[in-house]
Amino acid sequence: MHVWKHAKKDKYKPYAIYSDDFANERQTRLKIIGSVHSAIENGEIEAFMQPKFSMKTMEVVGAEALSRWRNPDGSYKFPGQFIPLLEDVGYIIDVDFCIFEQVLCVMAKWKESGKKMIPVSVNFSRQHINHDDFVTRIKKLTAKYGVEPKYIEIEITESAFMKKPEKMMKFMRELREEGYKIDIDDFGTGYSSLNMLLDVPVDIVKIDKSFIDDYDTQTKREYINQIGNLIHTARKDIIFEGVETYDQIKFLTECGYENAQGYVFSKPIPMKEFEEKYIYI
Ligand code: G
Ligand code: MN
Repeated sequence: MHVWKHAKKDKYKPYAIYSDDFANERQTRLKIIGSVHSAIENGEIEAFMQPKFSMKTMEVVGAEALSRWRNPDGSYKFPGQFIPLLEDVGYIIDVDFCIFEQVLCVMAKWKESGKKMIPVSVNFSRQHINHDDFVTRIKKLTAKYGVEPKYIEIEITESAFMKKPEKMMKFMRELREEGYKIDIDDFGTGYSSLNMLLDVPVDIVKIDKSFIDDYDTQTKREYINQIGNLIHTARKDIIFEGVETYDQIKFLTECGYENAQGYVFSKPIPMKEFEEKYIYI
């Protein structure tokens, strides 16, 4: 983090003292930014997969691809350690497409070997609105691998629809016309108005983990129960994210919800493991 940002964090201490920590942090940032493109070239940016489950049938109904950066020692950097940085400098665009291409590649393989296709969602940063070729790039890559767009979900975080959303809306409309599905990610974290649901060209609403982290009070339980009616009225499907306990599954099922993803089912796992567990069974 930049020295100035540190200073701004504490309003009673509007100054910062330069220290080795700042220098180290700056060094780490620069290293990540400077090495991301070679990491992409060398296959160090890997798509992990987290399955999505039907809580009714307990079958896998889809998956989300999530990026991981493999270190030379075999350990991984998690998205929090590099995504925000790469969003700042715009390099996130290349990471998103790198993950997307890995997903298309395995989906083409599943198709070829006659496996049942499941939809896979890929996260795309709001930064893509700065690139007019976004939709064309997606279409071209999809065509290159011969995957049907209906099996691809484009995940966009809720907050990307808040400030000047026209460009994002235009892209999403174009993609939907081509048959792609659009997911609104982290729903309920951005303090957007509920009206937005009627306006956004979105197929699936991903309810953020924070919604079901605690549902002890009757009010909260009723709220979670009711939000589904509202979203369904807006003609959108629902999936709950970050489901970690059987109690949560029981509660959500009682509310009538069907789809969920989270640690109670599986963490995001390497692609090969995902295929062994859920595709080539
Ligand atoms: O912003 P988005 O919803 O795409 O981020 C998903 C993130 O949440 C991933 O980094 C993933 O590893 C993490 N995640 C997925 N399932 C769970 C869960 O059940 N609990 C927690 N704490 N994190 C989860
Ligand atoms: Mn996501």
